[in-house]
Amino acid sequence: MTIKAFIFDVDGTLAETERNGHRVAFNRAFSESGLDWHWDPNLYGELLAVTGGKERMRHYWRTIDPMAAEPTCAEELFRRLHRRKNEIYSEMVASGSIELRAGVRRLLREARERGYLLGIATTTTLENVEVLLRSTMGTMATSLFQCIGAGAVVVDKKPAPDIYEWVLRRLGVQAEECVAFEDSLPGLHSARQAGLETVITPSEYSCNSAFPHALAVLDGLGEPGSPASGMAVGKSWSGVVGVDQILQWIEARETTS
Ligand code: XBP
Ligand code: MG
Repeated sequence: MTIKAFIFDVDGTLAETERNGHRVAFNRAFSESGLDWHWDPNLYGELLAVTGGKERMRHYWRTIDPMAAEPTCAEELFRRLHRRKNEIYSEMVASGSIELRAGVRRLLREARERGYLLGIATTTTLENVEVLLRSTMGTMATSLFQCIGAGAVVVDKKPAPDIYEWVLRRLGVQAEECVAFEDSLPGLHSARQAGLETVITPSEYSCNSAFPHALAVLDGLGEPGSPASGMAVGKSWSGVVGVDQILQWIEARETTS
């Protein structure tokens, strides 16, 4: 099958946004509203198993106070905290405090120049995606992508396949014509359930996870002079991930399956 599109996750894949971005912004929003919640880096790593900021807060509240987290007024609190957290996060990202992971800019540019479609499939909000793209790649960045699937455009967030299926429909391509890029287990499950081959570049929070059925699991995308390494199609691999390399992996996968 001919590959026509590449679909990227955002948090952890395009950039390390969690530990020093979302987590810090959540904590500031909590303290501003008088809550004594504090998510330290380790706790936040555990909470990342729950995708989506509002869902993560709901889950956390249930663990510390199961009765209080149920009433509908809690939903209004989560909405308000999430809105404020994202304002704080946007200001942090706009100030340039978060960079793209190595090789991301290079691969995006190569894929676009060669005429591939580019999409985004993420759990976070469209505003958060846009501010990250603008601050790291300038004003043209969002036009690199033909489709940005973000946040609440689907009801069921990752690990459900819905966000990938939404992006596939918008791009007008079949799952077999795309490759996904993810960093986490919920992300891999989402992409795989939607039928996509998936390249995993684990983030600082997911580097100890196993990623069964991924096309490749690499410590990054690599740059000339600073190659990535890991496993691809069942073999150890080291190099710079470019479009031709991905197409070779897809071909190898097709011949072995
Ligand atoms: C990662 C997430 C998000 C972020 C926070 O999304 O699960 O919830 O942690 O963003 P992805 P929000 O890896 O799919 O990009 O608070 O806006 O949800
Ligand atoms: Mg991610």
